[in-house]
Amino acid sequence: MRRLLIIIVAIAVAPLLVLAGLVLLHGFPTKYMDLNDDQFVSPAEVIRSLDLGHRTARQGDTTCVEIFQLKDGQAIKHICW
Ligand SMILES: [Ca+2]
Repeated sequence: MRRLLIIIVAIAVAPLLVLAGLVLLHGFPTKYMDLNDDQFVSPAEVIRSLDLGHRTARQGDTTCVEIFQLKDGQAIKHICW
């Protein structure tokens, strides 16, 4: 019975560990994952970040970070200071 419980827990936790590994390997900063600016990074935003990249962009005298989709390079958000 104990062995079965361990197997069930391992099956339940394995996808979360794989997802966490993918997110860590991808290296997209968590500070840019909050796409809707609600001050909370949802699990959906973490998953979506796997298809996102970031690059520095200038808008006039302002330095911004452009968040773009890896699949086509299209910008989806600008974060400026
Ligand atoms: Ca959010």
